[in-house]
Amino acid sequence: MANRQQTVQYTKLFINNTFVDSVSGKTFPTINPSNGEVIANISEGDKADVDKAVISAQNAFKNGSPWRAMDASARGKLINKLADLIERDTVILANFEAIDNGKPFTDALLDVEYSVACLRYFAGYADKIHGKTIPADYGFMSMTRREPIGVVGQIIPWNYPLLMLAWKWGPALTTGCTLILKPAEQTPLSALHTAALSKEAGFPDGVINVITGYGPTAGHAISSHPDIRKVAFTGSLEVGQIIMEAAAKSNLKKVSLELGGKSPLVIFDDADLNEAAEIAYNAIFANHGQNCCAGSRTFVQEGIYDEFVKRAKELAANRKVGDPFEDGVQQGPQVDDEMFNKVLGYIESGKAEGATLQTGGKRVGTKGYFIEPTVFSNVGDDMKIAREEIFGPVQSILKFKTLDEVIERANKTNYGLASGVITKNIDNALTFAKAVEAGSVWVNCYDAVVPQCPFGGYKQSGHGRELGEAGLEEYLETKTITIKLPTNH
Ligand code: TXE
Repeated sequence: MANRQQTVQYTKLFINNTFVDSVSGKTFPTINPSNGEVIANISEGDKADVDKAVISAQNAFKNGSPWRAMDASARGKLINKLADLIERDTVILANFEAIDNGKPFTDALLDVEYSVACLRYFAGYADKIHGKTIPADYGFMSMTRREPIGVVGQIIPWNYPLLMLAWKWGPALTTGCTLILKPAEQTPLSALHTAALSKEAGFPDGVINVITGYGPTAGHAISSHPDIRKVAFTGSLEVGQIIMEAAAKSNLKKVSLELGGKSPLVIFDDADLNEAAEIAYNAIFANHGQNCCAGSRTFVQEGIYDEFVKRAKELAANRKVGDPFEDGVQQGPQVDDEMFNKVLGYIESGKAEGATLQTGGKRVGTKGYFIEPTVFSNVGDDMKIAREEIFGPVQSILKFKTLDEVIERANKTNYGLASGVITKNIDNALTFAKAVEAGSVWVNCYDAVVPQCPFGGYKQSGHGRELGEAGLEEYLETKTITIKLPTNH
């Protein structure tokens, strides 16, 4: 049952299959964004705690350890067991997501479902990660082995706390790595509960470690640690740069980054107007706009522009904002006061720069971080709201005339995470899909993110891919074994 009073059982760091206080003994509060109240005080990890976690992860990765000696198929079974336990605790986890992040409980249920699906997808890969045999020159016989990279660090954001954990744990565990995860300071609860489930599933000591705490301290200790061989990060562009620098300066650890976006969704005149408006509405307002691949630049062809704006305004104005646990609520609060103020600042800049505010633009209520679903029309390419990632419930609608023009404008950004096109004309759809500089292109749909397909960014939206077979690459090394055979055979 949905329960906004869900008891918080786990508040400490998870190291070597045990919940422990931080070395400093410090804690930090995790806040409920619906009312600004403290939900629980959580152990605040720092460098000393990361050091402990790395030692436990290194021991778990030693040759001959239970984890290294385990059959690959048994590793897959363990990941499936964890997925089963997450599914069993669906309601508890969805409650944590709704309380800690502020997303509607019904959306949180879907996040849990997608997290389970992601882990099951990767579990199936455990015994299917193969090398090759190679006809090497000079009579050698060569083969490659794909081996786990070792101890990995994973730093995740607050917008999809459990789902981002699943995206990171799935490939790391199936390839046989050991890991240290740092959840976002805003949303540590679901990760700590899942850590407890990993112990229940039977993962050996030290394979999974969770260090809660802040970015510049615990996060930095991970990205700059000399014994962590890879860091996977999802978050802001600015912190992505800091992480890459720390990785380079410490031990050149491998880095994968999934950063933000300013993704274009292009709607041609021939589209079904209602359907297109609905897709565009979900593309931007899903998860309160706190979505890395949000369709945050809605390009609409001139013939249907005015009608489209009218429909977009209606949809946004009817969106139900409120308590994440209340029936029918589609949008809860923004995650914290910082994001709340940042989004309101962007709305002010849209007004100041001359975009037309169609609906929304204000705070909802006086408590919590709720913002009205906001629609701007007549948005120009050079306005701040068209260039920068707002990460809030703000739709920017831009007008275009031709395919060539919209391709050029869509690509005029340093980001390149996602994109979409809505049209009945296959030539336009495929020409756009080929020309757009983005890691994902959705045709006549949006946000179709599934575990089977690679996801990641062009340009400054990131490095590497998550999900799909490509997601495994980030966690694997290739070893070449070359054998000298007797001659004359
Ligand atoms: O992200 P941060 P914030 C974007 C979005 C948003 C902006 C800021 O535009 O408005 O980022 O959000 C950890 N070393 N995205 O401030 O700071 C931090 O503790 C190591 C896009 O929340 O990047 C958290 O665990 N780690 C996005 C994680 O990085 C550090 C999702 C993300 O926090 C660190 C979220 C440091 N020096 C925000 N500083 C997406 N791509 O989906 C912070 N962290």
